[in-house]
Amino acid sequence: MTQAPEKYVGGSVPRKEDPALITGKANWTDNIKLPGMLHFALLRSPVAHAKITNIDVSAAKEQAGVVAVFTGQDLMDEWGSPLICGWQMTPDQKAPDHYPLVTDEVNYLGDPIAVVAATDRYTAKDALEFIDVDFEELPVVTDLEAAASGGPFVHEDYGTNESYTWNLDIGEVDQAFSNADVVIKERYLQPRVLPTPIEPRAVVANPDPFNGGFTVYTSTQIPHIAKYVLSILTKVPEQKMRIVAPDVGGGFGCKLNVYAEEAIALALARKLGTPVKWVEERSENYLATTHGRGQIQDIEIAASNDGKIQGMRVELIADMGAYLQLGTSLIPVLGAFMYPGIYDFDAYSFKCLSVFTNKTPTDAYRGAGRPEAAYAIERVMDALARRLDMDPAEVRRKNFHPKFDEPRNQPAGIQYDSGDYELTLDKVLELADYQGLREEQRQRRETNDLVQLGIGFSTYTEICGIAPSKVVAALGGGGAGWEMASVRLLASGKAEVVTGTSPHGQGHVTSWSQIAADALGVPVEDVEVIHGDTASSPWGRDTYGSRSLPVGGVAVHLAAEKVIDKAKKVAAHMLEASEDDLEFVGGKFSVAGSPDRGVTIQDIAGAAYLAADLPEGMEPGLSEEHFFDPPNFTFPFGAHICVTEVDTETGKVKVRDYFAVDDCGPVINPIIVDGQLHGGIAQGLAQALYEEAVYDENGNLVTGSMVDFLIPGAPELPNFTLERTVTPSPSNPLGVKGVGEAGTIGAPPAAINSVIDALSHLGVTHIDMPALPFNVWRTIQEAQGGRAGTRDLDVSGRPAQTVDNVDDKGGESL
Ligand code: MCN
Repeated sequence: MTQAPEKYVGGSVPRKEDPALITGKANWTDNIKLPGMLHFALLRSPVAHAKITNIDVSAAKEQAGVVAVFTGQDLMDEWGSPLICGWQMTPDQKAPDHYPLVTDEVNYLGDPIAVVAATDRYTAKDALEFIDVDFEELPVVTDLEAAASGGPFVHEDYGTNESYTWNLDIGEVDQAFSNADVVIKERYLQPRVLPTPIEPRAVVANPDPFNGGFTVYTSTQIPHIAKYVLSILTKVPEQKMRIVAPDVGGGFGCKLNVYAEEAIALALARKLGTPVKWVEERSENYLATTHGRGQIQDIEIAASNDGKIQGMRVELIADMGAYLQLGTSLIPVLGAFMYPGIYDFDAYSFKCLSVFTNKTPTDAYRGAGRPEAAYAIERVMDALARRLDMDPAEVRRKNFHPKFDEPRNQPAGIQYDSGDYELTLDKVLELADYQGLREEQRQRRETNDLVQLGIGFSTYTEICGIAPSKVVAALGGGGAGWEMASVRLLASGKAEVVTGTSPHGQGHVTSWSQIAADALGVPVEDVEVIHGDTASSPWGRDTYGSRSLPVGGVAVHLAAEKVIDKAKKVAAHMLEASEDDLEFVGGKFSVAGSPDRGVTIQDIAGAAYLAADLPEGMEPGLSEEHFFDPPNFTFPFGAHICVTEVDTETGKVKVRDYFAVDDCGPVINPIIVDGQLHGGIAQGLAQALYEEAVYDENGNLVTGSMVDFLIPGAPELPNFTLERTVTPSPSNPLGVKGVGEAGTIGAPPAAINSVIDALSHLGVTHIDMPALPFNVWRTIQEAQGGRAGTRDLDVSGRPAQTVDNVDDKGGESL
């Protein structure tokens, strides 16, 4: 008989996924080899904006090993629709037709023009050289303000670059500003970043000889959404389409999309009647996979002299790139609800102007809209503290919502689920030895140390658990937000969990096993989690927005509870007892008070399938499913402190320590949560200090390879010191909140606030991301009238050169 299991939830169960991943046994899309499989390569535009006046593919077709060459025009009959944007943010949102291959105009560097299918990928790629395209170049717009203020236009027919303008106005904002003692007005830039999963995108499309349909293996975060969207794009009926997400080597939001290449793979498999494969190269990944961020943020807060915020105005210009991909238009609006952070006030206005540019489309990148918002509010809180000569921790504390465990209104018109913000702040102050750090900083300043110490705060929250279907629809979303799980006990007493989430690094197999094992009373190793294949997991809304646990993991729990409800009926029948007298402990139903009179869950499972003696009218089997659509999002939060050492001679920033106290409700698996935070914080620090996708004025991606796009590695990062508090969410019965994006949201403002804090006594009040050495050095130089790198610095704390104050209430600016 199986041993009565311990409780798994809350324990650091080793990740079941890891042995395969670290011993080379994972099944990546590129590992798939099918008989007769062809490979395709895409000819991508070498210019950012041009009319195509002629394409000649005849020479390419002649190359040995080339099977077919198609232009956009050749494939037009394949499509049921242009590529789809799933979000209609305003009724008049402009979304240009965006076919998988262009037909007459290219709009960004890398826009696909033609496709070559050949016997191997090298032949396909080499043949691209033999395609002749004549371009008539058009003017290019890459700068956001230029795009917002007029031509040149990316899509000439619109006569504007505006895709949409979205507003939110809550409370008496103008009044709050006119009554304020202090107004702080700042402009922040969110450089574009490149998501850079270890595994670039890859797709294999395989015609199914038995039903005339197709199986598409694709490195995606969203097999279920892809099934629906690809059926519309390619006219393959949904029931004839099977999507498989094999092992996926990271996504970070950029695989939350349905891309041209996936549609092209299907179209070629259909036209050529044979399997086809495409695997993205790294430089292609940088050109053609969606980018993240890309915003100009104007933020203004009104406050009283004691540091209490009374109102906030935010105006964004958001870079859509050349087209709208699946979620492009949603991203800045997702942030709209998060600019107020964890601060309590009641007048807020937000306006977002979204514009087209001749650049790769933007879309979700870890945090998607929320890191941008958290950055702006956390930067401006520091600016307020400096202006009022207050401690940055105290100015935050003064504005926190008080502790709450039921939904509470916040300034942007939504309800936070639960929060205890002071607790995380108190803990992180203690963890970091805040007073000790300030003392060290004072000494370094006093001795005019060339390396100064910075202490940067971020007390963030985020909206995650993207779910309530009604809210998704009200926001203009074309899809729902529920999640589905089915849980079955097999005749042997082992369990299978089918989930609609689609993990690509987050450890769902382990976490869902823990949840199911606890509910079913079986050993964790007896649970198999099935995911990422629409044939075996037909329902799901997939993985993004740190939704998988608070929606999908909860669905697993609820489905497992249904199994236990049924098992109890079987147990009562087997024990000839009343259900009310049964208790379920350690995988065994026993009659209360008679522990020896019991039956194990394994025996019940056997009986349920044998079906020889079940309660009257009961269906055989022990398998249940649950669709969970929660009433609200979840709002994890945390307090982070980034400690930097900034070399005033060279501008080099070293992250010496990073302290984070996060609250994601009860934790299913502490090592997974720590891992998610490690990765997230690393990505946040990367954005703050190293990474930027730079375009020149002709629309060339200057940082088109890993040599130019700096991704920090272990040597650049400190050991993170993590702690947690636990504030359960009322949004779901497990009380859990998501954590997958928390680090990426908390880290960037903590890092930049830290760099500014290190240099504030030298008059530095602002620095843009990424705080690369030259950027930091130049900022010191500007603040110090050219004295950077010397010991002859003005340490009075006021800018030696005035840095453009922007309002008559003493606000500071760039
Ligand atoms: N977890 C937990 N207890 C909690 C919260 C979470 O044990 N209270 C665990 C969950 O059980 C799950 C993991 O943490 O195993 C993440 O859960 P969740 O926060 O629900 O996030 P998702 O699984 O939905 O992951 C999405 C999120 C996003 S949006 C991006 S982007 C991202 C991320 O996760 N991309 C990643 N983490 C990533 N990690 C890897 N390795 N690769 C990516 O591409």
